[in-house]
Amino acid sequence: MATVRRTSCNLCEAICGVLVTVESGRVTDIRGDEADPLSRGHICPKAVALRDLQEDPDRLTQPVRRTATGWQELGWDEAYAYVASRLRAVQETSGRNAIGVYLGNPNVHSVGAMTHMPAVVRLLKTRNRFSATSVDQLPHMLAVHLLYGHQLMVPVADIDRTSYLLILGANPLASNGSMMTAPGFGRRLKELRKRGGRVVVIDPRRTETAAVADEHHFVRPGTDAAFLLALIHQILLDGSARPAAYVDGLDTVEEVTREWTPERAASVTGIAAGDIRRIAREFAAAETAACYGRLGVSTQQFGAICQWAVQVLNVITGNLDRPGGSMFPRPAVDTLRGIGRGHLGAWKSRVRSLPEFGGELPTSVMAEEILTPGDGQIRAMVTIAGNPVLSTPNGRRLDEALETLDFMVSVDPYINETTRHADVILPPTPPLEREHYDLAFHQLAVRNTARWNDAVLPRPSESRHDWEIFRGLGLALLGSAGGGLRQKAITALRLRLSPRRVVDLGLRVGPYRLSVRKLRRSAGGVDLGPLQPALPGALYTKNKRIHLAPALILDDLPRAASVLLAAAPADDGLLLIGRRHLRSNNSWMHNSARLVKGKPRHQLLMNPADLSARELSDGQLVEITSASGVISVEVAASNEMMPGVVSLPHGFGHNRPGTRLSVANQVAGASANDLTDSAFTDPVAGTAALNGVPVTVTAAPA
Ligand SMILES: Nc1nc2c(c(=O)[nH]1)N[C@H]1C(S)=C(S)[C@@H](COP(=O)(O)OP(=O)(O)OC[C@H]3O[C@@H](n4cnc5c(=O)[nH]c(N)nc54)[C@H](O)[C@@H]3O)O[C@H]1N2
Ligand SMILES: Nc1nc2c(c(=O)[nH]1)N[C@H]1C(S)=C(S)[C@@H](COP(=O)(O)OP(=O)(O)OC[C@H]3O[C@@H](n4cnc5c(=O)[nH]c(N)nc54)[C@H](O)[C@@H]3O)O[C@H]1N2
Ligand code: SF4
Ligand SMILES: [Mo]
Repeated sequence: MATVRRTSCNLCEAICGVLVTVESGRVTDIRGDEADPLSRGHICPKAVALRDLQEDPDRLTQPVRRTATGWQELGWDEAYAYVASRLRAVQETSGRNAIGVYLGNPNVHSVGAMTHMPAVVRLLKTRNRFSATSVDQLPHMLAVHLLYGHQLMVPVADIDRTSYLLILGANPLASNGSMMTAPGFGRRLKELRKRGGRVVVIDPRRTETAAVADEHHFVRPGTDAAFLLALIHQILLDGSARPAAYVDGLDTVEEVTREWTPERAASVTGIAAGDIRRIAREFAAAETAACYGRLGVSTQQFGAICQWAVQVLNVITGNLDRPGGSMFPRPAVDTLRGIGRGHLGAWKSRVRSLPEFGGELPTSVMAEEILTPGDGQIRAMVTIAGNPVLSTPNGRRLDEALETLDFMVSVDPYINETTRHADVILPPTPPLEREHYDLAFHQLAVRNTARWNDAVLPRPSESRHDWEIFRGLGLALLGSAGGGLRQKAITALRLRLSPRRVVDLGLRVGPYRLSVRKLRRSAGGVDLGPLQPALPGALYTKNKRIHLAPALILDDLPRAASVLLAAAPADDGLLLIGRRHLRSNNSWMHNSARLVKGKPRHQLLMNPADLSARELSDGQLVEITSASGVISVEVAASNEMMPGVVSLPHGFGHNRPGTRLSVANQVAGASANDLTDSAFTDPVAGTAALNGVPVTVTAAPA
């Protein structure tokens, strides 16, 4: 008999509600849930691949241990005890910072990781903590920490009510939106334009999103700071700024943007001065407007300045915290309360002295911290839901570094480019076997809603949920941990509470006084309405005011001026940027036959003029060379590309020995992060500059 069960897809930040049909214990259909007040029936092809994850023969269900003769299964309790004793042994001989931890992207998509993983990381007491944050949204977190007093107090564009949306370095039609949960982004953009609103896209590639916008401008990679500073300059010059009464520092902003005239920004960015001036005036004059900048303006050399400037633009035009502008979500579980406000530079990395942010060091220093001998050298790694060999800069070097460790453990369902180096892999259950409440993305959603999902399928008795793995590991580590008995007892108690209990408590003390029981009674979730103004009361700053001109950012502006005004690319030089595709998910899911079918999508895109200037042709195998590496990949001619810019998606290049990813190994391609450079960072907080990497492209030797 077929039953239809409600859940959500948590593969990306859109958190779409889905209906799963199950017949005799097997999934036979997956579709969008019209009753979900946030996603209103939207899904993308990846939701259907939830079934592939469920049935994937490559997926581990039991712990495995690497031996001289291959991977061997071991029992869960045995695995926890073994991992804990090996980690403690490394710390006993080499110090507590000898353990490195890398947390990958899927952690934020799993309630069990959100509720239980941090306690385990804390028990390790190491300063060598890393995560995907520093190859992703770190500049957003830094900007809002400086301006609003909390690293996660991130406003989102009120897309459903705005009349002008300015998008920089984001391609939500492929990514489904990020740091902005807006399922059905395409439909929302269509509705915006139908209301008479305007969408403007700034991107070195004419993306899927640019194609449905009113206006698109190519920008030279890495130069958006100049564009944004010029918009601010023009608005202040015109006297059209109207910031709220609780905003300070406008005079300083006026002063530091004075040199950034549209003409000067035009020479740097490639966007015409007339367009810059007009966009500034249209943005300021729009009834409501929101500026949204994402990965292309975060993971680049001036990410911090860009994300600060995006906020400043919204603030000075009076669009922060106003319907139709840039607003703060109010989720049913107040995630902000449970997480620190953020801090920068409390310690520095050992080798290169890059600052920590919020307790984590930039991922760009991970390989050197493993490879450089001395006190504090990393000798063991814990990776949780991450594939840094493919996803962090100069991944090839990290690949080699991981092989030199004394011990490595990975919490991950796959044996992939990273986890193949592990001594032990602990695989969690797949999404359809888990309960879920989204602690991360309701905090970033364009509408306040809440939803609890029961597991669709039962967990096989030999499998463990991620939170159970963290409980097991945590309790094993706790046995050998220092500290008072009371503290240990509290940690043990916390580890034993199920995610359901933790979420229920959070809902009960949350702003809407909900509970898991109440949510379970509402089909598709509870609608808590459109975003509401919340400032200045909701600010985390000490004086409940916004200081627009933090020294950290001001101090970096001279670097921007000197680098941007001096930059003259070499004759044959190109700048490399990234790309996402709807049917691909970072570095994984390339072993889902349903997703990888169709045309290959790993090629280097290049403008036809750049191809012919190098006597290259469409489809040819080329060699791409950067300061940190060389890879070979097919090139495809594309008029979408700005001349002088080439685009390559990250997360490919699976055909390395020792992985167990059946389809993925047939997907050709190479890793973009064998080209990106761990030395190329935004020095403000150490974010990796993954976009705007100088490369040359030549014919691959026959
Ligand atoms: N050049 C370049 N590099 C980039 C980017 C780019 O645009 N260009 N983008 C960056 C961005 S935004 C990000 S977020 C990072 C992502 O970087 P990572 O987080 O390091 O990589 P992912 O590809 O997301 O890898 C996810 C890993 O989690 C495992 N996994 C999947 N589901 C689960 C689960 O439920 N539990 C556990 N424990 N493991 C699971 C997968 O098998 C895989 O090993 O990559 C970054 N790297
Ligand atoms: N299908 C799919 N969806 C995903 C993912 C995925 O891998 N596949 N990954 C998820 C993750 S982890 C994240 S963080 C989000 C990311 O979400 P988005 O930020 O929307 O992701 P991208 O598609 O990488 O968009 C970045 C855009 O920046 C442009 N760009 C590059 N350099 C510059 C520059 O210097 N200036 C400007 N203005 N633009 C630039 C690129 O051309 C690209 O269009 O997507 C998430 N959603
Ligand atoms: S947009 Fe696609 S991948 Fe993202 S949550 Fe929705 S169905 Fe899943
Ligand atoms: Mo990301």
